[in-house]
Amino acid sequence: MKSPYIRPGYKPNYQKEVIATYRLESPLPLAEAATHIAAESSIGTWTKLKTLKDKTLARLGPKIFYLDNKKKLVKIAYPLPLFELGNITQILSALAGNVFSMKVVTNLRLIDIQLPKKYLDSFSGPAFGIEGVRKYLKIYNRPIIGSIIKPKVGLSAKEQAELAYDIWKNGVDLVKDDENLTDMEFNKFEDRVREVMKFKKQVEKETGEKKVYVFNVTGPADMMLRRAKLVKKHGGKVVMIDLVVAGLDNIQFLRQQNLGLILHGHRAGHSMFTKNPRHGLNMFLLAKLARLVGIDQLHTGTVVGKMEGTAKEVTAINQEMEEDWFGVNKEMSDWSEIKPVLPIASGGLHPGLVEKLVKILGTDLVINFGGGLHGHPDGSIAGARACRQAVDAVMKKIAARKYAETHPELKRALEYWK
Ligand code: CAP
Ligand code: MG
Repeated sequence: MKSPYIRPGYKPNYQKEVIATYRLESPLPLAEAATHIAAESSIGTWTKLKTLKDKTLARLGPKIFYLDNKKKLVKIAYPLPLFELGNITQILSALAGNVFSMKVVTNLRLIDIQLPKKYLDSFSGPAFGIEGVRKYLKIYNRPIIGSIIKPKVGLSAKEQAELAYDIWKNGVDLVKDDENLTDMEFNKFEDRVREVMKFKKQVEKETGEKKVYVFNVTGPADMMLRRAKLVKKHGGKVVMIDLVVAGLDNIQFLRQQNLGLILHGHRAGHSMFTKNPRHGLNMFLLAKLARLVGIDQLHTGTVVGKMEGTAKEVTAINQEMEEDWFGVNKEMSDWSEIKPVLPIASGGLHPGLVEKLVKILGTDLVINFGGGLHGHPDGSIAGARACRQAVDAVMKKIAARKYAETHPELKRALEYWK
């Protein structure tokens, strides 16, 4: 097959083209399979078209400029007019759409999308980002200590709020709903907001510290907006969206409302398409897109906890979230205004893992403890203290074991979770 798209040696224009990198497995020769991908994701289809004019091909034709047969890597440059500015769903329909379903593809992994500044500028990015979140909490030089209320669901609104108070009071900064807790018959969303906000005011007065509660507003857009407005009305500051199931467009929608709320991104479900390294889309790219549409803080992995994610993967994601610009490619001359995102380490963490975690991921993050706090043998108050002590020890550069000699809650936790 003569491919109109294969252009070895072509130098892409990073300001005028979108560059997609795929790893492609196919029974066909790589160039031929890549041609199918390039066509299906842009102006073509499975056969030659009488309707495709030369001038359209010249203006909108994608260019396969890089093929690595050994690594099965393909890079395609797509002219920017193929994409609607400010429409996250449209670019995904093109680059992460039909191409995954084609019979000529055995496996296909979308590794990265590099976006020109003009495209980036058509999105708002985070309203707060790292700086904004830290400024709100007035915590500048240590990890933010978070906790997910456990059990995930099952407590009443009042029990949830009382538990939040207990752990805020004992060293936790951020308390959050779990991903499957929304508006339940035994814990109504509105009741939870009212109860929690009462306790939040009280604990802030007592401790003189700023605290946040992350309300899970996940749901259809109208429901989500109603709930976010309710949180705002009651003086709340952070709302959580399960961004895979809700869709990135819903994050974008909520961000566009400019409610002055911090958006917390939970990624439940991402492994449906990120886990198999040979197929789907990786977490790195999902995180980039979440940043683009306006997430302020995002679950990115722990390396040492219960969820998937190697040190290499998670550090690459966190770096990408924290960097001052959003172009990945050094050849991009323009920097975008899109703010950096605060990474969240969560999943299977307990005080005994904090040292290791910080060694790998640093201190510019939220460290979330669910079971590793509420599962403390002496209960949640002791658990909160132990988590705080573990973070304090790291910040004071004292080994956790040593610090535990004078901190009984930490000692119990270290003995319990060996
Ligand atoms: C953690 C958690 C979070 C995961 C999500 C849970 O609880 O609440 O949802 O961290 O994973 O339900 O598992 P534990 P990730 O602390 O009890 O494990 O952050 O990797 O997206
Ligand atoms: Mg959870």
